[in-house]
Amino acid sequence: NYKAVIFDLDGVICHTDHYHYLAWKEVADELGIYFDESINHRLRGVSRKESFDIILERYDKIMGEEDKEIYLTKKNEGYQKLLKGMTPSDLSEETKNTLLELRKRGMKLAIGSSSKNAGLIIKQLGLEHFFDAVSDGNMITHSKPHPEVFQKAASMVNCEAENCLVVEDAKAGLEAAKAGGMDCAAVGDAVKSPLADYKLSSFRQLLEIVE
Ligand code: B16
Ligand code: MG
Repeated sequence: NYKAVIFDLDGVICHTDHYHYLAWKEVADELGIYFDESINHRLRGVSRKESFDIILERYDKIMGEEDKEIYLTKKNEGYQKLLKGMTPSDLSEETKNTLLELRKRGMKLAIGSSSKNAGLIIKQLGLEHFFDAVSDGNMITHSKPHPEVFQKAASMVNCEAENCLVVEDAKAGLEAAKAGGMDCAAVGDAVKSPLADYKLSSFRQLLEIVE
């Protein structure tokens, strides 16, 4: 039985994937690289740097590390500008009520996100004092599909892996959960993955899993 639920952020608690898309699109356009929503989909759960390498697969030149840094910074500045427009109303009622009910049932609630902007996003949503632990892209040396971000979250809430349930929207995230010995519930497109222990068609279905 579960004692903690570890939530991915982008694609689970909020929908910042479109902001990632817009910010990457600006960089790609500047470089003359083709980029669309389906390529953006491959960036889910993947770190910023690895995301850029996926985008650069369609670049016909070789980009040096220094130039990469410049574009990574540009992308992040564009992304943060969009994040700053987010407000607590970007958190859906269903998500909010489900989190509150899980808390009532005695669950520890944590975030396990690849994003280095997790703190900012949580603050914009008005959740900065809500979670028992936030494990994010600033604290890890290996990003998903490596389990580190979830293992950190589990240890921050003092829970064994077998008592943790991870909620994810990305293949890399499901792989990370399983590699860490944790059960995982998939939302969105991730439900197609055979790695998912549970397939959620709505966020509130979590309440049927975690009794
Ligand atoms: P940042 P998650 C991930 O968040 C996003 O899904 C992924 O698209 C992004 O590249 C990654 O965070 C890094 O984000 O540039 O803000 O550090 O799904 O793990 O919450
Ligand atoms: Mg995600």
